[in-house]
Amino acid sequence: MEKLSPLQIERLKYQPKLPSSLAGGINNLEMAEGSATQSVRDQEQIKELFKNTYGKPVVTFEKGSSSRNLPSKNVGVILSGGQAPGGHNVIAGLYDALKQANPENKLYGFLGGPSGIIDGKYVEFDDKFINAYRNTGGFDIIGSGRTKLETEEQFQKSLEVCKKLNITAVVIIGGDDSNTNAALLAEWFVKNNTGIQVIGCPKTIDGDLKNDQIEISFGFDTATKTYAELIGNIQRDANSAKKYWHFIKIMGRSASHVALEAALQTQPNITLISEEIEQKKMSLESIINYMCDIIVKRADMGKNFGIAVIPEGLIEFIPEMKSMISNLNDIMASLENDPDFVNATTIRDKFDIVENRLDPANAKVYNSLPALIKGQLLADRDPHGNVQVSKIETEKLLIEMISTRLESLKSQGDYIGKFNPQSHFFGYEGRCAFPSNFDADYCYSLGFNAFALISFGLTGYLSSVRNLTETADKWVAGGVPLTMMMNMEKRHGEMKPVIQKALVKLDGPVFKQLEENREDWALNDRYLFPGAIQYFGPSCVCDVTTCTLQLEKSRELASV
Ligand code: FBP
Repeated sequence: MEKLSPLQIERLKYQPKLPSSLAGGINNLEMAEGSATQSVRDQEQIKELFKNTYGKPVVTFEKGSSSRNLPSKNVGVILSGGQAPGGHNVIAGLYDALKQANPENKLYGFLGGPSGIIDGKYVEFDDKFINAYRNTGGFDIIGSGRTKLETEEQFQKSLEVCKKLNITAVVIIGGDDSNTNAALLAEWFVKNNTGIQVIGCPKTIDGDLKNDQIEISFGFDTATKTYAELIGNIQRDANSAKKYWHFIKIMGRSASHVALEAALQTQPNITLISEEIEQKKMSLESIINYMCDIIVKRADMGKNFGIAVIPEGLIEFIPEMKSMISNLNDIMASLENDPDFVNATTIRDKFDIVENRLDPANAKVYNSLPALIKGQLLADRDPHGNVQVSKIETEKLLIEMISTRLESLKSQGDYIGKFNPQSHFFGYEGRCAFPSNFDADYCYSLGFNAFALISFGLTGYLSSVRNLTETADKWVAGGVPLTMMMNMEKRHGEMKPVIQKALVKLDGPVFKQLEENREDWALNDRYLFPGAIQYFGPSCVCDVTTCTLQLEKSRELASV
């Protein structure tokens, strides 16, 4: 028998909680419909592209008064994009609801992400299979991938695979890009009268798939708690040895939600927020000045140590970099099949090709960067056309520039300290942790709810579970049309319909919390040490969710 750790054994026994509407049973639900919806922007274009799925109402489930008799149904599920804690529980919740509805129902898992449905690679789940993954982290139950589902050929192949398995509903568990795929597939299935439904589930540690109906994507809770634990540990180390400045880049892609949340949980000396840097049009030089100012002041107090938290996507928000990267993205799309570029023998040759094509102002910015960063900016875009910011070592760029600036300040007698920097990147460490109790419950509910949406014949919807700062029984289950969240954006050099990313709101309560305290945190060490996620013990430790969700919800409550 496979050997399991004590925590694995105990977590397998955990029974996730459901909202009371769903706990009453899948066959005992009623659905309430809201009014027609529209996309967040570019309504005419989105409506034209999603003629069959646009404008549907938001729906909510309530415990019903009579039992529904549900026909048997086969469902396929896909894990898409980056891992996020709780994905296994979404599948477990979906499986339990589907079997509760009708024991004849079958759940198939497509292997390796969206490519599984195209290539017909799948497994069929049974109790033994599912039970081994309950409340565990990771996506290893069926694997994940980043294939973009968008071509007629891919849709046709997906249809053939679904027909072969008699699948009439597909659940895509993914972030903004993956749920854009879900919306495209849903539309195509309706347009072609296939009778196959598509439902999405909001996954991503990045926390950027949220709106009025989706309070948070799953995985954010666990990942941010994991990073906060690590930052807290480093703060204690820094405060003990008092000799290092730690520059910690935190995963989260474009938006700074993850870095902001981890900072609120730990109160480091410096926290950069990309959205603020963009709004204030701060150049790279002014960011360096801001950071050096704090380093110098702390050195004057005899503190040659500190912690700086840096969001992963920072580089894309610095105005001169943003303009250069946007220009570079178009160039990279045009160079994809260019033999001179593809076969260039040295990285310097690639730099030259790119520099010659960039607009002069952008070429100047590109050229000013260290070779390490220039090379990293040329790495392949992901299948959705995004720069892979996880591969750009912004923390090292900042360290290099700060060191140079401090040397110059020292030579002028304006800096008396010692600068010993350490760089870290926390990302993958948090994506597959055992889901916190919150994520375990939320994910299970999202999966169970996805089948509720299927059972009412809906398609092109995202599974939505709200009211998340209350106890799980008071959570509100329902669905939100995917088209409601969409707008047009440039990808791979072309305008495409995509789900709009939610960035940090600078007038929102979460950023305000940082803004009001950061001067104090910069010089007076107010470090917090959240410690490891606790799964068993007092509810005030085990069941609290993030500062982000609590602050956002309390503002919402205050404005009622
Ligand atoms: P998703 O949008 O797919 O959820 O991405 C999550 C994420 O962890 C980002 O924070 C990060 O930039 C990216 O994935 C890293 O991608 P990869 O796993 O391909 O290295």
